[in-house]
Amino acid sequence: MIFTERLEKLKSEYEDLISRKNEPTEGNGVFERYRYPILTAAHTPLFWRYDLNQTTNPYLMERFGIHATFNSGAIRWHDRYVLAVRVEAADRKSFFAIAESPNGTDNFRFRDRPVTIPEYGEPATNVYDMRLTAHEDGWIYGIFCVERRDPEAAPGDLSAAVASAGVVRTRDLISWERLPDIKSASQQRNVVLHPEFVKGKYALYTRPQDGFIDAGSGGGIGWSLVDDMTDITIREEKIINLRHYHTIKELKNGEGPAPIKTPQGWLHLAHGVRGCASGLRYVLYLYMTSLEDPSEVTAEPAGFFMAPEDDEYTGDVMNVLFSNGWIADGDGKVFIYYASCDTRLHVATSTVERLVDYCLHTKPDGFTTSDTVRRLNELITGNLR
Ligand code: M1P
Repeated sequence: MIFTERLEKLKSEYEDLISRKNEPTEGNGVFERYRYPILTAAHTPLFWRYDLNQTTNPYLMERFGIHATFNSGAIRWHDRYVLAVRVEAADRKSFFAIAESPNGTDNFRFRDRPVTIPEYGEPATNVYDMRLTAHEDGWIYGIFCVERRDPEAAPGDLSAAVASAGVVRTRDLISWERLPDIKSASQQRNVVLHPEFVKGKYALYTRPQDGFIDAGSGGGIGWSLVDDMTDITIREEKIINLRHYHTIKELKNGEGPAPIKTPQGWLHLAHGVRGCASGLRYVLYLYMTSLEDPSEVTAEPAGFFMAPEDDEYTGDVMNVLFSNGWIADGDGKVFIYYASCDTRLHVATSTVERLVDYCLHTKPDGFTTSDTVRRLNELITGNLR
């Protein structure tokens, strides 16, 4: 009896949550956050978490803990908004699962099963943060981080890891072909494919790092051209977006999703990280590059575009906003899928026109406090005239 009643209650609460209507909140003119997170651990199907058989699970206990749903790749697929979500189980392993919505802001539902990614080489300890790119070659590529324990680690050091970038491709978001991992002299766990050929080659945004956590002498968003997605070796890497002292990206920065093409240039969403007394702080920023040469930065507003607010501050890894997925609709509306604190996934909306306006008309960082005051005074003078 307890089983049946509890199951009915769980089912009805689940349906209420999944079908809850989301609504935009008052924005700052640049974008609007939506009121509710679009995906949380509670959005994963009940049949992922519970053994629903009364004989084998008379207390209707959770048998498989799901801890978080975050950092998702995103793509518009026919009439659906499709996310390749990083789902983290209670055992700290993450995997990918596809969730779809008819409108991009609510009613996201997970497909029945997670994505089975074929292994490449030694089985990965963990995978995460897939960037989806619909490339002009006709394939949809997913590039993601593959993490394994550092084979060189001292016996007692159980945290040293080696990261590389794994690659899959698909034509239907159902079957995924695993391609060889990206080969690179440095640790690469933040690689994004540009959607068009550049000089006849595939173009990758990279992030060379000396170590797993620290950028070391490396870091910055890199740019690399490669001939073949089925055999990628990063040989030459040009840093196109540098880290900088006393900015939001002092410690490290990385490309978010693949950039959006606009009449004024490529629009990029990235994350910047700085260290402070409470640990690392991850925020999101925008920049633009030239249509003729997507590796040439043409605009970069000072500071962050989005930083944690209210409930977004707390979660598994505090003070983190991260995004690896956005969708630009044909009418110019942009859906920004961002996660807070490695815990839950949110959406904010804007338009290509507004985001470009923000990039082109927000002054860049002058790297000194007097320049910041000068910029503020310029605005005040204009307003008080
Ligand atoms: O915990 C914050 C983020 O840490 C990593 O990001 P980065 O590679 O920039 O250090 C990733 O684990 C990311 O998923 C996570 O959100």
